[in-house]
Amino acid sequence: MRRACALALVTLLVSTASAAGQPARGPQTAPDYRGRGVVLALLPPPSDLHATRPVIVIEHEPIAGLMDERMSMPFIAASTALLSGLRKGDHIAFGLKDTPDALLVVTIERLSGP
Ligand SMILES: [Cu+2]
Repeated sequence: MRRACALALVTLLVSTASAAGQPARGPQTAPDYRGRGVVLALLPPPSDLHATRPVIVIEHEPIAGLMDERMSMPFIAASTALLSGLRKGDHIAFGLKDTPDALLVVTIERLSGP
């Protein structure tokens, strides 16, 4: 489903203006989707991809119910703290939450280094 991926990217690019607060905990952090992949880039804000929110670029395996193909793409992380301790090349398992303004990474588990 390339469309889902493109939509996530568009959301990422247009949501720059509406990023005042980020809920860190609560029911909103329960993932809707789970995926696995390799970290390609960690971009704390501000970055070229987002002025105010942390972005993680992941080469991800197919995500059940969301994207049928393996691909590389950026995701907004729910908090910068989620990125701490991670490095480019790390293998991760992650959870995604479909929120009104973005497809958010809400959990990251490091599986192994490069
Ligand atoms: Cu994707």
